[in-house]
Amino acid sequence: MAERSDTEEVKLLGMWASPFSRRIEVALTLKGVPYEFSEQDITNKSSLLLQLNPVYKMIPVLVHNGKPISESLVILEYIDDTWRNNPILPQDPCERATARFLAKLIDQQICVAAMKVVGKVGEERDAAVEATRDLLMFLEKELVGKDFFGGRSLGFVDIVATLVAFWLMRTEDLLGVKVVPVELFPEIHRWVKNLLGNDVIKKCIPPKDEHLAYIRARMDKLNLKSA
Ligand SMILES: N[C@@H](CCC(=O)N[C@@H](CS)C(=O)NCC(=O)O)C(=O)O
Repeated sequence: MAERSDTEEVKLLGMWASPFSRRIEVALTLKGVPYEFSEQDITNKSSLLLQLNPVYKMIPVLVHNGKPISESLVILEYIDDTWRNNPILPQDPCERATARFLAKLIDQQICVAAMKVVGKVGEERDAAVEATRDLLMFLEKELVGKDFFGGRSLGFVDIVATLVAFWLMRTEDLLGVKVVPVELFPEIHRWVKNLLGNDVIKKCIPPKDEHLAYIRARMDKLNLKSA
């Protein structure tokens, strides 16, 4: 359980199917921080969201005792700094820097390449699959000899990389393209199994069937080809 007083107000503006919002749920659950969840409609943004995140106008936003914090990676660090139990970032400065580096790689490179896999068709999609795989290979190498990116337990990079495990790898079924085939990425597949055996993750990831239906509906709306 978190060390700070339970009388403090912790509210998360999020969206059930968002990988960024789910990251925050994982971190709060891991720390044992009770919070109120406010489901947001990102197609019709509430005045509260616009007021709390006027720069990006995006979820997730964490509101702690009235103070808003935006951007999932920033929020994760805030949570780790505020509730010190069950640390998610490593203590060693070099390991901390590496964890931040990998988190940026996931959000700024892998996520962008994976979005192209979803958004393109034909040869452009094939090229995007190759680009995504090249980047994922860095994560594959990081996992050798480890249960989680964080070592023996779930950490910052694991939480960030749930985007790969539960969004990219679920979307594969809809695309009919294996972006992360087990033959090329045995370590990532072993890691996904470890994640699925973790109680916090089990509690915090969206239910598969509803999630796939949501992703399929979004792809159909954007006229993207689902299998
Ligand atoms: N860099 C942001 C990304 C968050 C994000 O993409 N949120 C999406 C939902 S999954 C959103 O709010 N989209 C609304 C919009 O783009 O207008 C983070 O890490 O928090």
